Amino acid sequence: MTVRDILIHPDPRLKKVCAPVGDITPALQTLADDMLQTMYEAPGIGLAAPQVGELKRLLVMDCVKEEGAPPRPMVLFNPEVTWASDATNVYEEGCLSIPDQYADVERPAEVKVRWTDRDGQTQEEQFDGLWATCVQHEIDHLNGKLFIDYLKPLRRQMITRKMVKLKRERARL
Ligand code: K2U
Ligand code: ZN
Repeated sequence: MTVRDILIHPDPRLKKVCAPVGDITPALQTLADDMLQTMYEAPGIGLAAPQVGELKRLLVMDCVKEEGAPPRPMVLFNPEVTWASDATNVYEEGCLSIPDQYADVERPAEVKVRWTDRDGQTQEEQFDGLWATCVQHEIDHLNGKLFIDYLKPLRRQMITRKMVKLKRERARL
């Protein structure tokens, strides 16, 4: 497995609507495995394919937070939200493509998601808590949407300006 570079906002690839995947090929399984390794190494609890420059509808997540609990790595191809609760949750979100910036985002508290798993099987599951927040954050990535798109324009512009500066500094190293 390979740890891949994570794209930093602003980057046009992070604003694209990603293409659905077809058959789950060994290459796609390798991409998913690389994304899981990249996510754990970041560390993070979710990662979407466009964040590593692959404009495909694929996300990985593992939101297990309890110390010592077994990890639950999940691979979701072509994920779709089939139901969302009226009840909402506010969570202080971050993003591996927008490092060190956090803001409150309100989302449905529970969502039902249908997807194709790593073995090509169709799965459907209802998520709540941090899993619900994370899967919605990752599906937004597949539609070119970032958590800062939910913020007021001035706050979003401030964060974007900080990322432009960060990228300039990283380019000089
Ligand atoms: O997609 C990503 O950039 C990874 C995100 C996933 C995520 C964001 C907000 C809320 C839930 C999940 C994170 O950067 S992973 C880092 C993290 C870890 C614990 C809690 C929140 C965020
Ligand atoms: Zn993100």
